[in-house]
Amino acid sequence: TTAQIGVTGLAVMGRNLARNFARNGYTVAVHNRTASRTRALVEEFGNEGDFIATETAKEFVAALERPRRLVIMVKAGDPTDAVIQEFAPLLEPGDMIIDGGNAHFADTRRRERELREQGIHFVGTGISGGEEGALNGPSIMPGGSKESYDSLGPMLEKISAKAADGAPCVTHVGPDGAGHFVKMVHNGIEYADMQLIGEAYQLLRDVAGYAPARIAEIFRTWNTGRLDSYLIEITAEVLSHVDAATGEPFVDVVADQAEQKGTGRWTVQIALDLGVPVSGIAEAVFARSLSGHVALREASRGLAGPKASPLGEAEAAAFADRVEQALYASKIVSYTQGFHEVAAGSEEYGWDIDLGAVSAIWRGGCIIRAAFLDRIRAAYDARADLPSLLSDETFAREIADAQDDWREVLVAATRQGVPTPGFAAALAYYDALRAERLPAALTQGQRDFFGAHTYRRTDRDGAFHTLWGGDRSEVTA
Ligand code: NBP
Repeated sequence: TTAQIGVTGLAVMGRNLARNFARNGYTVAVHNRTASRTRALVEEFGNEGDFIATETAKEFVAALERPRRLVIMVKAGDPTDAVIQEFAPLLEPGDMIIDGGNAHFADTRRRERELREQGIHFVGTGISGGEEGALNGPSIMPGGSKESYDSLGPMLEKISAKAADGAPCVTHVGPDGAGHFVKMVHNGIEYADMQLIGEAYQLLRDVAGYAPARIAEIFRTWNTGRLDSYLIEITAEVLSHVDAATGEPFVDVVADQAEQKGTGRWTVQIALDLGVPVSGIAEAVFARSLSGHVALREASRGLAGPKASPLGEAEAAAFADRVEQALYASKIVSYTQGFHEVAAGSEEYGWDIDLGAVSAIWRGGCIIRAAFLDRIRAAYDARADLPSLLSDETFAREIADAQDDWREVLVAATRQGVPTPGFAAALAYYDALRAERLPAALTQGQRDFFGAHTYRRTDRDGAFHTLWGGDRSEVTA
């Protein structure tokens, strides 16, 4: 027998993905650098479906039907290149290498180009949902050629998560690195979502004066409304968890230094290169970074802050409702920024990404899955060339309804000294976009003053320069 698909790299992700294929009726060839992992997989889960355990690269490739579909699930970076170099010489034109790791899209573009010369389809594929998703249905973001998707699509659709309406959470995102790019932005949005939730929690704790268990209840309630999402759901779980060793709320015994693996940082780095303002995502990345500066935080603990003035019971309840508004409005802004980055990447690299389809495949399986994504899809379905999510009537109206509360929450946060960089960045972005005039005009004046960088005028075409050091007359540049 031959396998319809092969998976090499059998750590948590690869093992679960292989099992997912097998459980869906595919014969799966499995391989890992260290063969004991391959044997362990087949011993433990061999009863779930048809696996072909292989030890050498040659055996692995020989076990695959043609054109071959070979999934790589190894550590991103050099290990991925090493594995490609090991397998590519054994493959033939028309074969497909699917990289399901968290590769940087620029690496994916390079690998795709190199392998294309050999006639091999390289399919950089974003996979979200962690180990649970890999086993039971992830959100899958494949890039690569259209031809490869014709062959792979049906299999990916089978193993993917399904949205509430039954649609598989996978689509051909676009050529070469498009899939990994979209996965990167997904993770950036995930960082922003988590930061905003963290700020909402801190406000409910420090301004409303609520204990974690009570805040968990509030998140549970929110999860039945428009904020309904996986991250809100697990937030309630984490907040209601009590540490067995101390009897304290779990959230109070965990060290408050957030770690990161780098995809959020990439989202911001690439946004800077593309000139896309993803301020909410950037604040989320910086907030994690700040939390890790233990010595700096220690040295700053004595700095002056405002006097604490917790709210009374009735005020606190009203404040909690406001926080929901602020969280929702800020979330709309993060997604606006994230989708702007996807649109900019698509434009820069000629990917022609369907933004509505991207929001649709994030509805299930992935970490940011949420009812909200249906709304985003509806917005892009109604108008594919939407300049921004904020230009969608429904979102604009919702923010209009939320804005008073949003501002009040930031007033309270500022007054009480609770850091809310995510909420604040989102509101600043919103206010900047709707502003009639921005101080950018003054910036241009300063630039022209010190560097003769020239400026454009509101009333006439052309580039101008003022002779600042002379008689201050204006000349055409
Ligand atoms: P790891 O990222 O921990 O990678 C371990 C695997 O890489 C093992 O199979 C290991 O083989 C193999 N490997 C390494 Br390391 N260097 C190799 C080399 N030079 N040649 C061949 N194989 C090599 O595994 P993971 O957590 O399952 O993640 C796999 C990929 O999926 C990563 O790119 C990750 O970023 C991505 N991802 C992870 C998640 C998640 O929730 N964990 C979610 C989405 C995507 P060995 O057994 O012989 O050491």
